Amino acid sequence: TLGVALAAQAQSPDLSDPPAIDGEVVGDHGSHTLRMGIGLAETSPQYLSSQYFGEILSQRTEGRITVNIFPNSQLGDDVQMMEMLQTGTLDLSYPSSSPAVTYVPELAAFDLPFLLPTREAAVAVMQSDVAQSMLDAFDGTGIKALTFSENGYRQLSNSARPVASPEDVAGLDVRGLTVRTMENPVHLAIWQTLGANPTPMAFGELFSAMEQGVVDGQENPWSTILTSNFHEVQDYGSETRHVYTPFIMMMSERTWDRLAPEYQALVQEAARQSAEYEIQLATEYDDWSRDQLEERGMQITRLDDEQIAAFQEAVQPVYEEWAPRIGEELIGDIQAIVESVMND
Ligand code: TK8
Repeated sequence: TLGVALAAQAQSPDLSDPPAIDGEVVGDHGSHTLRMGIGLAETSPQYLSSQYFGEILSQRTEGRITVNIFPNSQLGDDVQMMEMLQTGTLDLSYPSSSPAVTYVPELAAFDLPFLLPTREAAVAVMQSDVAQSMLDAFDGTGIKALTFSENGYRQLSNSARPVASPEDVAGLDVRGLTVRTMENPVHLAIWQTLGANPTPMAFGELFSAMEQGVVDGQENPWSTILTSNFHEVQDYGSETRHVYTPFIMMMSERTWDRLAPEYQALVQEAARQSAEYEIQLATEYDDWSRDQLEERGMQITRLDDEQIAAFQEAVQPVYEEWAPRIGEELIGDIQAIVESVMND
């Protein structure tokens, strides 16, 4: 019926309202209009939480700080926008951690497959001292890393065939899937190991690459697949949850240095508050987006524990190759946090 049809086409789930903005108004330390470039669409948790970030800054400075958000990679992709932060031609951005490994190699810990089994564990890691030292390690790069937040569990989609096993990725009598990856060596290794043909590419070029058949598939959280309309060019989705990747909200160090200390403290606080809201929105979006994609005609393959274990086993060589390079101690620290959350 009409109601059902309308519900099926809803643009977003029932999302929590942003928390009320409290805290005192910060004294007058001049006016700043900040440009923020992000990769995702206006319907994404990334955009909605960036808006909230801007509202906090505006309200608590009585409009002296304004944030203008440019979505959909219109100012550039993650790599380009980080370079713009370095040169000061952009004030704020919100890339995935994965392409940021060129600045802080330890971030590659987040790219290890199946490291963070639950969202609770992932959030605990993102809020840990270990994670804070990764943010601190941006010092001297020209980028001020403000906070981690959730990009999320990545799921495989493609236009060629249903995928329930590593063999389906590699193809037995057919060729392996050509899968777009982020510009990150661990992701490249994951898909190589699974027998795919990984093709690193900027996110902004991905839709047309899939539309034109340059790549068969890609992997991203369900909410990104939905809000970027990838289902229009991808018939199959698989709930692989193979990696949980974060976003990092970043400011140009040049912009940061121009701000009075009181404004800097406010920016840091607003970033943390908006990240909490972003994680909440991303959580609300996740399963809902999968179900929406299904209603819109994507054939979703859900994987049981055994099937997930098969993927986990297949990518074991990625650990062996990368754990020593990323740092066994760091990975051990992360695993300890995960275990403490899981045993709670
Ligand atoms: C958006 C990207 C995107 C990421 C990717 O700027 O590239 O696949 O997951 O969300 O950061």
